[in-house]
Amino acid sequence: MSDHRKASNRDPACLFCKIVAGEIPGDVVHETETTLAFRDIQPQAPTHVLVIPKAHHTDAVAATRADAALMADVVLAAGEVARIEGIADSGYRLVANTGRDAQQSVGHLHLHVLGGRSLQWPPG
Ligand code: D5M
Repeated sequence: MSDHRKASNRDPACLFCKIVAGEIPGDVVHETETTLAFRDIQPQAPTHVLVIPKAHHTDAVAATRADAALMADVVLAAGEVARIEGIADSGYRLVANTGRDAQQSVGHLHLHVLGGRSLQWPPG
């Protein structure tokens, strides 16, 4: 496994790296060797789960540049979360807020998995 995929590739100041390390709690719903999925503490829908790579990458493009297979792991884990949560058939939204104008508040790539209700478009 490349260094980019290992959880040891971490930022000690990063909130989500601390969840991966078990230093702060997370309500984990799914885990693979390279990814972790846990419930968002400010849920915006009946299902609102964050899927992250265990390794620290700031956003989806940075993660894909470093290791495209890792980004694929994250997307596939999001699909598995949707299946576990029972929203794979009804539909769900994957969101990767990136940067200031998108209101990204945690600089560790996370896919929001949102579903369990009819979602509006466009987002705010
Ligand atoms: O999304 C960052 C998301 O992270 C936001 O919806 C709140 C959530 N969050 C913040 N702290 C925690 C902890 N400790 N557990 C679970 N979820 C958390 P963004 O796209 O960066 O705005």
